[in-house]
Amino acid sequence: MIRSSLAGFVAAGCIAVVQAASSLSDVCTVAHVQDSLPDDALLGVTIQSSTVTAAAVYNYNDTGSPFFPDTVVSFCNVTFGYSHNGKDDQVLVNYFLPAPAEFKKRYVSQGGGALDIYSGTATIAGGVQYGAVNGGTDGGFGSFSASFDEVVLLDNGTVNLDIVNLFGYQAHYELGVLGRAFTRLFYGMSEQEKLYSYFQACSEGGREAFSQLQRYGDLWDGASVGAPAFRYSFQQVQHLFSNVVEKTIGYNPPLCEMATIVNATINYCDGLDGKNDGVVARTDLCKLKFNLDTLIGNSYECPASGSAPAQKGNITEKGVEVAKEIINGLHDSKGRRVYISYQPTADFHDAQTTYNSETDSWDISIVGLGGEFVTQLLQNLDIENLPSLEGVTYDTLKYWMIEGMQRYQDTLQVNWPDLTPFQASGGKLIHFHGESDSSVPTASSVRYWESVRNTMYPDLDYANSTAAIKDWYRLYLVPGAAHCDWNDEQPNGPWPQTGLQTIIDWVENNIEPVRLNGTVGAGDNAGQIMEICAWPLRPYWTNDGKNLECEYDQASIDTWLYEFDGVPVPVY
Ligand SMILES: *[C@@H]1O[C@H](CO)[C@@H](O)[C@H](O)[C@H]1NC(C)=O
Ligand SMILES: *[C@@H]1O[C@H](CO)[C@@H](O)[C@H](O)[C@H]1NC(C)=O
Ligand SMILES: *[C@@H]1O[C@H](CO)[C@@H](O)[C@H](O)[C@H]1NC(C)=O
Ligand SMILES: *[C@@H]1O[C@H](CO)[C@@H](O)[C@H](O)[C@H]1NC(C)=O
Ligand SMILES: *[C@@H]1O[C@H](CO)[C@@H](O)[C@H](O)[C@H]1NC(C)=O
Ligand SMILES: *[C@@H]1O[C@H](CO)[C@@H](O)[C@H](O)[C@H]1NC(C)=O
Ligand SMILES: *[C@@H]1O[C@H](CO)[C@@H](O)[C@H](O)[C@H]1NC(C)=O
Ligand SMILES: [Ca+2]
Repeated sequence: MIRSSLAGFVAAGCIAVVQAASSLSDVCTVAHVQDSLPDDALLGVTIQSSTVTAAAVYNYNDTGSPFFPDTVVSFCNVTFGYSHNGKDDQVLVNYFLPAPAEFKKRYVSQGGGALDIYSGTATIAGGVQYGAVNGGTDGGFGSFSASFDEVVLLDNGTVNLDIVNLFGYQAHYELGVLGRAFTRLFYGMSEQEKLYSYFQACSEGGREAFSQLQRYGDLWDGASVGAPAFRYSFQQVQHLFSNVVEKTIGYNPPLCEMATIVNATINYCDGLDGKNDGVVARTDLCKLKFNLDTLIGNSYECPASGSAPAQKGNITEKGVEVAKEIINGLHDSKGRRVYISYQPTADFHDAQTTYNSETDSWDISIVGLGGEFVTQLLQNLDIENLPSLEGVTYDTLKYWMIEGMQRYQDTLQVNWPDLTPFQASGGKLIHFHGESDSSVPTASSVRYWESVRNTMYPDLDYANSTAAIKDWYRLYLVPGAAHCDWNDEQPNGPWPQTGLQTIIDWVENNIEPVRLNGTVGAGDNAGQIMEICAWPLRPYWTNDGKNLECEYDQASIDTWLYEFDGVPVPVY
């Protein structure tokens, strides 16, 4: 097995002596980096020593990240390229390394977002402030600023499958293997010393994180992962669902109408969690108790904004029908469920229409992430979006989801439900998802957690399997939160800004995150810690909103679980 020989991989390099007393400027040289490059033979790559760059960056001030507390860090910024043997290609990797005195024997891979595999400066503080080497890759896309969609087609009709593999999982595998080996050599760690290995990411980066945990689980000690964009063909195509709802119902709602429906939903459902704070911590109770029909006829009014004119009117039956259909999720023409959708309170981002001043009406705005998946990866046309939705029905979306699954099951899909190698080697995983996410449905994460539980503990009943899985994998739904971020519409809610710290504490100090710490992003309580319950327990505040209970509520849990009777094979 290749992985067990990775220890030899390190030993083959020349171990330079680095004293903790060495300063950043002592070690942050091209010569020291070149001396610390790992032996590349086992990966089938050739590191291009001549491409090494190394430059010390001092007092980098990083503030406002949802993923890391504000910090000021100094680090060595290293990049180098490598090529795959037998191919005329190049992948660039980037490592931010703390000074030897700050290094805490940790390595962290960072993921990308949307169609990027690299997050650049957005992730610097993430690893470095915890004494970790922080790694990123350009995926072989040609530069750190290039996106997948710029390189995935060689020409019309020809998918670059090398790039699909790299984006799917391979670039991150190589980044981690090279990163761990390079880290050991850079700091002169002995083979006996433990180097902790982490993954930290959200959204597309979350998909990248799971691509590693599912394939190379035993290489990771821990991961802190938000709102993963996995089950890729379903996830990307469902971005088109809201548009097809509008088309099918024949109503393109003004922005203000949908925004008012969202705010009214938040207002109604806020208190169902026992705490009136403008944050809906129980979108499940909202689903069970709030009837959107009651909003029909309520007035809405918004000032002009951007290209949208001032809007004033009353919420229509059709507007509510669009909202209800979106929340209900994709069903085929026989009424069978194909996929899941967003929770009530999510802001209908995919449904946003654009104002057409010539016709004084609202047009459907085809969501690019969905349209481009279809044009590039299914139709293999180098165009950025579907030109129209002509002929596109709910059945078309189903067909695209299934075709995408068949074509990219082994690369982009990333919903393999067996994490046994990760679990068996002692890995720990925290997985979180905003309850009001309007880009990746929150129930997508619940479905995956449930798939792992069912797959890995087939002989245990619900209570026992839930007890067993929480030893190493916990899922948290974040009250009020948006996609990988706090939510302007529910500003008093938390986001797990210290997630990486939490996973480090769990892995290295066995501090169990029974509840996850979230940090309130805005409002009167900005900066305060708000605890987040672990699935399947649901939050409920007693004592006039003061005491958080994490309760077991079967009726609520049931609203998160779906049978995809419209898809002929299991979809984990
Ligand atoms: C870092 O930047 C923030 C926001 O610009 C600023 O308030 C803070 O004073 C800066 N900290 C340091 C140490 O420069
Ligand atoms: C790191 O180095 C690369 C290559 O020189 C450069 O493009 C990038 O801007 C640097 N990043 C930081 C944060 O200094
Ligand atoms: C909805 O609520 C948000 C925040 O509370 C506010 O900024 C926004 O203007 C409201 N939108 C509408 C349409 O009322
Ligand atoms: C909205 O409803 C109110 C009360 O039913 C009515 O008076 C008003 O004319 C309606 N406004 C619009 C723009 O349709
Ligand atoms: C690929 O095909 C599309 C649709 O036919 C066309 O719009 C586009 O210009 C073509 N691109 C190239 C690079 O030929
Ligand atoms: C679940 O755990 C209980 C209590 O430990 C035990 O009595 C029961 O047999 C277990 N059930 C299954 C299906 O494992
Ligand atoms: C949550 O934060 C508190 C300090 O505010 C800390 O004592 C506790 O250990 C943290 N819990 C977890 C699970 O990280
Ligand atoms: Ca509330």
